[in-house]
Amino acid sequence: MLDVTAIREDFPILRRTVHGRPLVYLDSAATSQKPRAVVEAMSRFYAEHNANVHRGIHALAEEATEQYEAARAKVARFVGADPRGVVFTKNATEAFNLLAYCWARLRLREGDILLSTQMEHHANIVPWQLVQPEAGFELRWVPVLPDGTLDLEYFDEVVATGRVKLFTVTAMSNVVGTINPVRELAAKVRAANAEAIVVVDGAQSVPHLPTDLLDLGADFLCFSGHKMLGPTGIGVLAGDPDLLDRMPPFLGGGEMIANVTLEGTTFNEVPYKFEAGTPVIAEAIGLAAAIDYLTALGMDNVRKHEIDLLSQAIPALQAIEGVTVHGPTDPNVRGAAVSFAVDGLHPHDVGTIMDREGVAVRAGHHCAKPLVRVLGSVATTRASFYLYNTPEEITALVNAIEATKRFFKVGT
Ligand code: C6P
Repeated sequence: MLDVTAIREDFPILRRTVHGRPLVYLDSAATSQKPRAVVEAMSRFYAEHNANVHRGIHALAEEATEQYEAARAKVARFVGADPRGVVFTKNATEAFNLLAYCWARLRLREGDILLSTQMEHHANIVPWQLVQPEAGFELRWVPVLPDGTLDLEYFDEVVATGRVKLFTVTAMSNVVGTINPVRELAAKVRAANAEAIVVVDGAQSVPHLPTDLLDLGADFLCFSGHKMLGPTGIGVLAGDPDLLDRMPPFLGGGEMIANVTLEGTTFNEVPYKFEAGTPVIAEAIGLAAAIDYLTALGMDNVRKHEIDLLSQAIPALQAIEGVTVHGPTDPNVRGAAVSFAVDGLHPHDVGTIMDREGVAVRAGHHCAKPLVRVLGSVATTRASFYLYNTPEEITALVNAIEATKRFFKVGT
């Protein structure tokens, strides 16, 4: 069990008011709030240790390098990866782009299939589309069924062709919350084609579920620090160091080289080959502090807390006349991002009035337009919970929706 009262003390921003009301922050799927420990770790780095990494021989440079590499080791442990296979990027989006340019563009050819799903965030759609014309592979999308789960019959059919060379899927939807059976899907893809690689979008799952790369059966996992209590500006590509080793670099510059002459360049070993220029040093240290915080709470406890919140929130939302909850309704098979529709109201209007009630939710397509289209809409209102949210805040959510309906005189 989480001691949420004590946890909230660690997040100064949660004491804020907005529009004269206590802030009810239900937008953690967009970005989470940061505990004091993360802010202080970054501030301490700048105040006491700041230097560039892997370059200097002075004491501060050594301290900075040590902390940066310790952060990499911590991230690796958190997701069950080899530290040599942990590349720090700007965000999850950059991690996908790296794989698109350095793997899909070069390794997939005409006749190969890159299989993804309609449930993906644009970060796991657009990079593949960008390289597809050059590589000539076929892009296929597993449809999403009305209950917010993947059409596994379609998946099986495509996989049975033996032509799937790269399969990529989100472990948890940022719109409908669905937790996908990644391990089973990955095993099927590999059984049908031993050369296939599996790429998992962990942007929503890593912050909320215990994660183990091997257990997922993934070659690569992409996620962002800012959704898991860490700072913005840092993402992670975690995966098999041998596969990374077989890829050419993504960006060129300092740090990523072994030797440079004007005639040509040889490259550093992984993961440094993929970290051109001065890396995200303070951000990595902040992310490590976030991981310490999550680890101290226990990811199983984080998940249990969210299941409790969902067990209250989903029936409470469904009980509001005119409200439809999208995606699975069983808290055990879904994460804490809950999209809903209010009959007769545009999600932006809902979000705006809820904000005036102090309740921060996201309204829009959540950068997952194909999925929102499947839901028969152009936008949804989304409430997303995390370890600092309380049952009282679910009640505030429900009250804010009721207030919104009254404001627009809908269903009254
Ligand atoms: N989704 C949301 O409000 P970046 O922007 O690179 O940190 O993360 C991209 C990303 C990738 N995959 C999934 C499943 C995501 O949810 C996100 C980010 C935010 O839903 C911002 S659009």
